[in-house]
Amino acid sequence: MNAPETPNTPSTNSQSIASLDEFWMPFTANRQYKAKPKVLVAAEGMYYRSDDGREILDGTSGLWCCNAGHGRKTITEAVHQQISQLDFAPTFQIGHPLAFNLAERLSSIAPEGLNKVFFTNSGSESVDTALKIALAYHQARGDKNRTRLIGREKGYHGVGFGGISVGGIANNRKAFIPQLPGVDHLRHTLDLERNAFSRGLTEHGVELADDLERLCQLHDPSTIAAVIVEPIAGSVGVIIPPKGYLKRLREICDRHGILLIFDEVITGYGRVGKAFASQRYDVTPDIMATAKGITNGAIPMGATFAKDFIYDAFMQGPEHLIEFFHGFTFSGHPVAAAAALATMDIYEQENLFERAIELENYWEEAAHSLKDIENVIDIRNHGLIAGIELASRDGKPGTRAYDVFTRCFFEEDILIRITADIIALSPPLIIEKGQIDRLFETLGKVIKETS
Ligand code: PXG
Repeated sequence: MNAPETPNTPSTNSQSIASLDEFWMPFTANRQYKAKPKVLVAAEGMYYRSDDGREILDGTSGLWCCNAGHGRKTITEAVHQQISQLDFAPTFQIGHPLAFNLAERLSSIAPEGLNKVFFTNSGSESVDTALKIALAYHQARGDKNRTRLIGREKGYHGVGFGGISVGGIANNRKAFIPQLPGVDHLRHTLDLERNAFSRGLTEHGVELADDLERLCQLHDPSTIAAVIVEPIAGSVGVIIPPKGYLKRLREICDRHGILLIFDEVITGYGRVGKAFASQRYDVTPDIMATAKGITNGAIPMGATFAKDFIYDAFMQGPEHLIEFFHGFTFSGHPVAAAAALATMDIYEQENLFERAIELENYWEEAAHSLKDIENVIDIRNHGLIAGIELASRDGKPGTRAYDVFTRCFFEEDILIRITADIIALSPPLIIEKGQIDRLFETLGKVIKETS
């Protein structure tokens, strides 16, 4: 069905929907959504506005991206200025200042030694770029047998074929066969029996890192190119790492010459109280995938960081030859780069990378105040992230959290994110204490009222 062509309904109309039929929505139950659409038309600060004019408190930073809150004027102005001056310029064999300046700026906040920046347009592309850098690094060094990639059960690394191969979510994999060969997975670290209602990093589970030794024994470590994990898994419903786990992974990688990749697509840019989770947990990967918060969600962009020694391994042979056969038309897009630079200014000027640590205790108390509510079987948190797991209804997994989500949206004016029966919260870092109270009080009330 097409919109009627009248001068009053321009194709850019942002306030109403002409037809729901044509947009095949991503990661959405399309028929369920289209039967009762939830529609956002504007946003500012901590709030969205719905199509029926309600102000909706954003408990999710959009989808883990708008870390500085919505509608930031300096980002808008930077985008406007840049699109007027240089709308697009390629970065294959030619360049423009913003891509270089942004790479330099990002390397200045990156974990120690991750000074080389490869631009992408999304988290999925950042992950596949990271995997390709890892594979090509070993080839460049003549270590031809290092071709295996290790992911982790329950991991989410986007939707590219590389990402779903190392990812560990069955629904994201089972219809898309074949995937990359030579991939194996570590066991996941979610353990409600030992760690339910833990605060911050979990007490139990450091030994799960030794699973990497098991895979080394199984495959021979000299065949393993890289291991990829999310420091905190988000998409699958918030899995906080056990104390010491990431450090131990790092040690095992070092012992066997395996590269360690952190997927910081959701943990990057301030979510856990430092620019990157790697800095919070004091474990430095060799390669790091990022996206989302890099432009505060305003323009699609991602960035994959690599340590100098990795880049250096590629810089051999005749200088007129391309060293890495990889890149996207829009790698380092000038408008995205302008948005990212303006975003970095905001993060720095408002000390937003520290804000999650400042608010962490308050956030934690508020989250754990839901502990005794019926059907709440776990609460886990770190930085400005919380996961609240609900008991699933018999034979109908996911429906209880979906009902909570829908009621929160239509009746309580709060946006939360759900995955199966887990509620994930990750508000903009500018959230105030009063808004934290409202978020959890409302959520508690809705969970109580949802049988
Ligand atoms: N890695 C991680 C760790 C992610 O969380 C991606 C890669 C892929 O990014 P792109 O930009 O290609 O989508 C992600 C994306 C959720 C949710 O509900 C999380 C993501 C995407 C959609 C929903 O938690 N993360």
